[in-house]
Amino acid sequence: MRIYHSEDHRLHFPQAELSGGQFVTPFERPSRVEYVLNRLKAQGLSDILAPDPVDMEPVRALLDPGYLTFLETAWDEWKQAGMAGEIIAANVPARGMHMDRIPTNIDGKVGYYCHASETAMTQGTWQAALGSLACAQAAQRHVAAGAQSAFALCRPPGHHATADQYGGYCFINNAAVAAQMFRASGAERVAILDIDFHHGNGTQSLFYDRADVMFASLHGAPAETYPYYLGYEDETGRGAGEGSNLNYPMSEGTGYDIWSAALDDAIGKIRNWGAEALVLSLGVDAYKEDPISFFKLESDDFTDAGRRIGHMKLPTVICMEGGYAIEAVGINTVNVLEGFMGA
Ligand code: Q9C
Ligand code: ZN
Repeated sequence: MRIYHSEDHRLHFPQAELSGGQFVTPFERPSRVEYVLNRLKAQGLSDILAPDPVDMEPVRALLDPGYLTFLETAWDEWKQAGMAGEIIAANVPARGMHMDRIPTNIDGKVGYYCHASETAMTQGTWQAALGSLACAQAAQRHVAAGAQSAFALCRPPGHHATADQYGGYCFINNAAVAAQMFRASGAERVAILDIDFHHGNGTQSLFYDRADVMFASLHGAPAETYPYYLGYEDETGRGAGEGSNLNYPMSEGTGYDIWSAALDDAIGKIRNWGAEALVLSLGVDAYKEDPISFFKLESDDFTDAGRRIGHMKLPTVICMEGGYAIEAVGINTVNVLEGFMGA
C-alpha cells in the first residue's frame, strides 16, 4: 500500500489544550505520527512518499472561501492585535446572537470560525494543515490512477472541520476533500466511512444535503461525548441527501461485538447504495486504552475491522484521523491497514 506523509505536520504543535479546566499538552501531538511511521516500517510498509503540493481548486469548491482566508491569515492578525499567546477561541456566537455577521476584530473572528475551544492555532498551523491535506489529495490521485488503496498519514486530522469552522483538533476536512476529488475524477457515488471514536460532524455537515456522497459514522453517543451536539441516529440527511447519512452512536463501554455489528451494517448499506469509491476516516481512538475515549476495542479488533472493510473491494483512500494512546496508535493503525490488505 502506498503511503503519503508530510514532515510539515510538525509545524502544528500548540503548547496547550484546554482540558478539564486546565491547560495540558495536546493529546493530538506530533509523536503520534512517529509511532505510526515506525510501525509501518517495522511491518515492511515502506512505500512512503512526500505528497505533491496542495491543489486548492477542489478545496475552494467545498469549503467557505472566507474560512480559508481566515486560516491563512489568523496568526498574523492575532499577533498584529498584540495577543501574546496562541490562538484560542474565547467567545462564540451562542443562542440568540447573530450567527452570520463576521466581526472585524480577530478575537471575534476566531470565535466565528471555531466550534471547540480546546483546539489552539499557532504560527505553523495553516502550513501543517496544508501538508495534511496534500497527503489526502496525493492518496486520492494515486487511487484514481488505478491503485486499489492508499494511506494518507494526515496530521492534523480533519473530520471535525466543517465548511467554515475548525475544532476537535481539525482544520481542513481531508476526507471530505478526497471524496469530492473522487466525484471530480468520475465516481458517481462516493462513500465516506468514519470509524474514529468521535462523530465526524464536519464530514456529515459537508454532505448532509447531497445524494452523491454517503456518510456513515460509528462513534460515541453525542449525549455522552464530544462533539456533543451532532451525531444522533435520527440524522439521516436532508433534501436530496435524505437517506445517505448514517449514524451509529454507541454508549460508554461498547466493545467489539456491538461495534463490529454496526460496522457490518454500515458496510452492507454502503454496498447496497452502490458506492464506487470509498474514503475511510481512520481514527484508532476506539481502542480500550485511549485516554479521551470510552470504547473497548482490542488491538486485534482493528485487524479484523480492516479485513471487513477490505472485503468491500472498493477503491479506497484511507485518511488518518484520531487516536491518542500514543504507542498503540502505531500498532492499531497498521493493524487496520494489514487487515485491509489481507482481505
Ligand atoms: N479533555 C479527533 O479524534 N475533546 N478529535 C477532547 C479532552 C476533543 C477529537 C477532550 C476531542 C477531539 C480527530
Ligand atoms: Zn476521534
